[in-house]
Amino acid sequence: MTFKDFINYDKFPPLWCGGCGIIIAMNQVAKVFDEMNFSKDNVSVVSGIGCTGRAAGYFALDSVHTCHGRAVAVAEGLKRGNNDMNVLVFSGDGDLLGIGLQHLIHTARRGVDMTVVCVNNNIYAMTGGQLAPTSCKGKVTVTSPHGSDCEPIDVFNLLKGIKGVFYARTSSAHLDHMKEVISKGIKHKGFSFVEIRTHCFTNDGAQLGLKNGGEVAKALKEEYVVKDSVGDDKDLGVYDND
Ligand SMILES: Cc1ncc(C[n+]2csc(CCOP(=O)(O)OP(=O)(O)O)c2C)c(N)n1
Ligand SMILES: [Mg+2]
Repeated sequence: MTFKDFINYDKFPPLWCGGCGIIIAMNQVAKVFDEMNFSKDNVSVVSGIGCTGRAAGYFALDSVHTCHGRAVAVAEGLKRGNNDMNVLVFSGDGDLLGIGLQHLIHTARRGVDMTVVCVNNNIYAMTGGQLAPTSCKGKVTVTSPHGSDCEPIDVFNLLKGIKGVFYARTSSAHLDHMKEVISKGIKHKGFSFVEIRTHCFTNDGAQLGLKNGGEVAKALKEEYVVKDSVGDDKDLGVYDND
C-alpha cells in the first residue's frame, strides 16, 4: 500500500480550492497512516461540517461525516464500540472549537484514546468567511465589519489543564513537522489534539493580503517557528501532559 490508497481519487477533483491547506493536511494524515502500516480495516476518520469537514468523504476508508460539531462525540462512540480501531477526527476550528467545544473538552477529560486533527483557518470558511471563536481580536470579517471585539478561544491552554492530553501545533506550510506531530499524536496512548494553523485565501485572503496557496505558505513560514515545546502562540511544537 502507499498513502494514495487512503485517498478516494474517484471523487477528484475535490471541492477545495487549489493549494488549500486542508488538502495538504489530508495528504500528511494519509502518509502517516501508511507509515504506521494501518490497513483500511483498522483506521477510521470522522469529520463534522465545513470545508475541513468534507475530508471524511475523500479518505478511502470507512469514515463518518457527522452533523456540525458532533464529530468528537461520534468518534468517541466509534472508539468505545471498537477498541482496536484507530479513530481520527479531521475537522475545522469552527466545528471543533465553536459548536462542538463541549464534546472536545469532555472526551479529552475522559482520556479517550483517539486523535483530533483540527485545521484552524481562524474563520468559518465554507459559509463565506464569518467570524469564528478562533478569530483574533480586531479581526474584520463579513460578520464583524468593525473588527471582533473579543479574544479568541485558546485551545492549547484549555487542553493543557487536562491530565494525559497530548497537544501539538503545526502549520500547513511545515510539511515534515506536520507529519511528525500527527504521528506522535496517533502513537500517544490517550487523547491527542493536533492543531494545524493555516489561512483561507478564498474567504480571508483579501483581509490578509494573500491570493493563493503559495502566498499562504510563505506567510505561515514567516509567522511560525518550530520549537521543541509550545510556549508562545506562534510556536509550533508539542505539549504532553502525561
Ligand atoms: C447546526 C449548524 N449550524 C450552522 C451550520 C452552518 N455551517 C456550515 S459549515 C460552518 C462553519 C465551519 O467552520 P469550520 O469548522 O472552521 O470549517 P472551515 O469551513 O473553515 O474548514 C457553519 C457555521 C450548519 N451546517 N449546521
Ligand atoms: Mg475554519
